[in-house]
Amino acid sequence: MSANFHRIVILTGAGISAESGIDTFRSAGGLWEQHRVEDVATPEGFARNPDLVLNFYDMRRAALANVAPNPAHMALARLEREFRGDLLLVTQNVDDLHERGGSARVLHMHGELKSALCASCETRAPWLDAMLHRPPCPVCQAPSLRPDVVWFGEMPYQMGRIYQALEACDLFVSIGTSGAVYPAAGFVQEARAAGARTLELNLEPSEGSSLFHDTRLGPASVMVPQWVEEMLGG
Ligand code: BJW
Repeated sequence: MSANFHRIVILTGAGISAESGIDTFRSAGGLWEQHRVEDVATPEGFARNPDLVLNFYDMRRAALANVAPNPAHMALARLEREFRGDLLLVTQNVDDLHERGGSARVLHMHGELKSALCASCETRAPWLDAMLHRPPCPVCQAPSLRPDVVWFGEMPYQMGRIYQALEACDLFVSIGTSGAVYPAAGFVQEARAAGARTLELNLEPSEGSSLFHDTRLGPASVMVPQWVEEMLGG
């Protein structure tokens, strides 16, 4: 694939962080194995058992200290630095491995582990500590903080900006995502409707694999640096 593109949208999912040691959602032994999705990733689950959910996210936030970005994260940071056109990196991941890999502009459509959302005043604030003990909101002081992540039934962040970029892009690349969760699973169709070329990089074909012009199978730590090298004309 040559560098003959001007506006690229890249979507990443749990697969890009798998080789860093973060479980994917839908693999054996993944997060859903230990917790039912209804219990930890819905507003209803949070209302039913807030301690379980706060503790689940406290543990995942703390676990970030034990993982590091892999060559796939670093390759996308290199692309951001060296590509001469427009690039929008959209991630469904709530980890911070893109940033730690060197990407400066990352759109976290499903929120971030290192951010808190106040259920009382709706402030979003950087947050590194635990939430289980109900710390006060830094703005309104209410003990109403929750993880700043997007659960099922909630609206992902910055959809207007994402759809605008999809409508204008000439290349859409999906990396390490199963295509099981909307609206991200529908991005490939939006990009195709806009006339973009579409490429999937994944360990195995995703649910929507047939929607892509091209699919390349293999681990992200190999496939992403290889593709970035091609894009930059190496
Ligand atoms: C590798 C690899 C390696 C492994 N190298 N690859 C019926 C039909 C259609 C839609 C709906 C429906 N009923 C309900 C809905 C909507 C619902 C939905 O999609 N439900 C589905 C279950 C059907 N969606 C929502 O509710 C969303 N909101 C919404 O739709 O609002 C309305 C709206 C309307 C119009 C426009 C816009 C919005 C919200 C979804 C929120 C998802 N939240 C979660 C949790 C976030 C917080 C947290 O992390 O705890 O987000 S769920 C979970 O899934 C997480 C992920 O970001 C997301 C996607 O998972 P991902 O990244 O794809 O991971 P996996 O595990 O599924 O796949 C891993 C992939 O990696 C695999 O493909 C492997 O092959 C690959 N891989 N190792 C490369 N080494």
